[in-house]
Amino acid sequence: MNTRKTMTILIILTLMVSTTGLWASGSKETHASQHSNASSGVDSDQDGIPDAAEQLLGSNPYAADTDGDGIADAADDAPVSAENLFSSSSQIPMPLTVADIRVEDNFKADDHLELTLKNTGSQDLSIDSGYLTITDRKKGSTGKESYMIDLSGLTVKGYRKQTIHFDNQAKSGHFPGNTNGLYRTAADGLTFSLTLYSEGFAPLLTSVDKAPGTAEVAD
Ligand SMILES: [Ca+2]
Ligand SMILES: [Ca+2]
Ligand SMILES: [Ca+2]
Repeated sequence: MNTRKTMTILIILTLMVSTTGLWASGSKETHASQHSNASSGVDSDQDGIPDAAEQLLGSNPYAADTDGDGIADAADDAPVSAENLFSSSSQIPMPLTVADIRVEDNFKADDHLELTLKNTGSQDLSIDSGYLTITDRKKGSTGKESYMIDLSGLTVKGYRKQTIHFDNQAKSGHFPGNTNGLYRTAADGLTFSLTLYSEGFAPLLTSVDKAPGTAEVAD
């Protein structure tokens, strides 16, 4: 952990303890208990930053490296700003279409990004990785997050559809999603752009807009 990052986290932790009593036992726990892990000192992803501090830093409490750039949150001065290190020189179109991509309207589940892919070929297709950017359309480049996503293990069977979710659940087809990112914190309109990579094929780009409104919360 570098010095500046350590200082930032220490200041946040000090403020949390001194101004809100988030970790104090007693009467203040009644309100804090409504926020479960975010206010209990729990460190869900064991990255050295309590969930409550991750909320203030804007990093994912369920991923030790929120933006997937190889630098752990505790050492990353820009934890939601990954460069796209993936590339492909292939011109061969990926035999895949995006049958559906959506944000926001997930009933009985935390709102999250999800997409349904359809393999247009007969051969099973492995997706290796993805690069996701989320841009606040009002703020432009000053309101942007970017994530490299390891999608290894994701296979779309020949002629079949596969839905994938970015919601931190530990199940097949589920991948990390920053619960403290722009999706949950910004009320401006957002644009999600996702590039998928599969070895031997040209990248596949898809995007979806979220209308301005309230920031998303769990249903
Ligand atoms: Ca943590
Ligand atoms: Ca984290
Ligand atoms: Ca990182």
